[in-house]
Amino acid sequence: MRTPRSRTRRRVTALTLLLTAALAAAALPAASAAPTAGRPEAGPGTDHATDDPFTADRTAWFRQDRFGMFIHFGAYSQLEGEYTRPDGTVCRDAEWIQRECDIPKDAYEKQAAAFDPAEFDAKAVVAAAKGAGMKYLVITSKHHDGYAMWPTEVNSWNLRDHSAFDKRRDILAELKEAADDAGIKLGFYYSIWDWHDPDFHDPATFPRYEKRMYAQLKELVDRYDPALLWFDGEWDTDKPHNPWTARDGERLEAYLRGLDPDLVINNRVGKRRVVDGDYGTPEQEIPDAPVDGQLWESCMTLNGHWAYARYDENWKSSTSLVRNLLATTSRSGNYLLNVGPDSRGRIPEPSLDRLRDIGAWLRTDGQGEAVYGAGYGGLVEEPAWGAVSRKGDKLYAAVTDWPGPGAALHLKARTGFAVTSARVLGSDQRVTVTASGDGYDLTPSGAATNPTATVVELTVDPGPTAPEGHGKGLRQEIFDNPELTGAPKVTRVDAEVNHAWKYTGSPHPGIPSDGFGVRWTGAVEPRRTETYTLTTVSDDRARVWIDGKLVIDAWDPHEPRVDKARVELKAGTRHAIRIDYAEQSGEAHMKLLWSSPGQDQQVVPRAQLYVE
Ligand code: FHN
Repeated sequence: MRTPRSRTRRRVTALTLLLTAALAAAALPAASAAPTAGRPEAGPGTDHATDDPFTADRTAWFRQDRFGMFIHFGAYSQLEGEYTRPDGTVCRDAEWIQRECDIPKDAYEKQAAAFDPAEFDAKAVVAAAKGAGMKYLVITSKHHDGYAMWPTEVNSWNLRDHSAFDKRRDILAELKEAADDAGIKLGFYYSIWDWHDPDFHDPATFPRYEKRMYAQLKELVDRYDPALLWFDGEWDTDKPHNPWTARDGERLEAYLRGLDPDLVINNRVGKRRVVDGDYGTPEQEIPDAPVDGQLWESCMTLNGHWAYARYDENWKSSTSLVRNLLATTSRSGNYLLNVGPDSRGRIPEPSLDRLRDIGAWLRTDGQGEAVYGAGYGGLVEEPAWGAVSRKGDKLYAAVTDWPGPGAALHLKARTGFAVTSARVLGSDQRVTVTASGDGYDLTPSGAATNPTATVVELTVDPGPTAPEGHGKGLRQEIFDNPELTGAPKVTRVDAEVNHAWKYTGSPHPGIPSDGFGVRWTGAVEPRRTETYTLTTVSDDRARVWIDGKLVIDAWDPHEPRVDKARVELKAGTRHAIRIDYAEQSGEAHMKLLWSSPGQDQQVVPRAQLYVE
């Protein structure tokens, strides 16, 4: 269990960072003031973008670990997926059973009072996750039914005060201790949508619910020191009506980052958009490419239900699950795979079998190297015969369709690079690599090592990459109008175009949160000569020129949106760049990212930006 000291240490660290940033800002001539960590309704001058999730130390573990365990466990688990109505009919669902089976509140509370997950064994759960090769876990602390799985002081609708469970136990504390001991990160799922709290459904009383929600979240952060918060239940829905707005999400996210600047938070803290939280959350699906503008994590069930359903034997195969993990990693995503413990707190054997199989594959012959710390293949197109991930000078081609004797696996190159060696993990067979057409042919001399996926490890020379630049950022001119007319009110150097002013913030304390414009000018110098994809995440308007050519024209007023352009950039050349941005009203976001076959997606770094 992490001691309170670590939190104190972190607070000291945070304070040091703030003081350092303040001193640095004071030192730079009209330099861009260090972005202030957002505070609820902090007002003009607030910028909620405190780092780039693609490169920040704060998110490094998330981008390294790649693979986590989701746990859906709550009062609904007591029914194990079936509810027999008073008329004898049986209704089936899992974590939605109260709502989907129209269980009256008193009947649902009565069944929850019998909930006794006495066999929940945190060490065994963590061991199962670790054995599967999972590096973090996220458990439902409170699902839509509002039932808290920890001894909250906020209400009595929780596992200590409303169950048959041992009142001395705290399963979240047990899980935290086991996870810490095993070196596994712990996260909490928390549903904003709450079917039980009497104040949730009425906008007039919702603030009372919101206050209780904040108090519960502070309990979770203060008591268990989670690495991650996984929000859910943010969408527009009824029964009860869900009034949650993007602005509510802005306030909540700012509050949580004030509690713990290290937290990783998903995009359902807001309205599941590219500008909310640190990462996107596709569910039961795997995007077919890296997600533009945001990290991402795909969550998936092992069968057809998130929570335990005793009748659901529709289990995914271990092979498909390993291949899902490989596909996810090869597109720079994380895979959060779910287990649903039964009413006694036990993970079903079929789930454990699959977790063991996945772990076995990852541990065999170092095949896990294709996952942990790996990401988008980049240098090559994704082949039909498998998935290709990259980690430094290694490409991991996970082959799921092994070629016949003498036949080759073709890799289509997206840029110039060399293959200096190739080997099959777990085999001493030879792999012949030949340049062929638009890429390379890999011809293995032997058989696949296993039917799930055989990994061919390529050592590559990704071609010339210039040393890191010494840029300081771009000239930033801030106008007090969205037409960018007249003299700028503020002119300074802006280290990166990475800003989330949201509803209440703005680029400077003297600039109101609505009706302003910003122009950045200078030069961008790439480290590689390649076709780069420039990506803007903007709200309301944005335009980007490179070498005087308009390459992104997003000047139509819009909600948070991604726009992209492909531009040829030459290493060692300082390409002129101009960005115009306008905020009419409401939310304000402006972020400029880039990627290329040899460059993972990131906010364009300060070192490559020059005022000129
Ligand atoms: O309604 C929930 C559902 O019960 C489950 O928790 C999933 C898992 O992410 N999230 C919501 C549906 O999107």
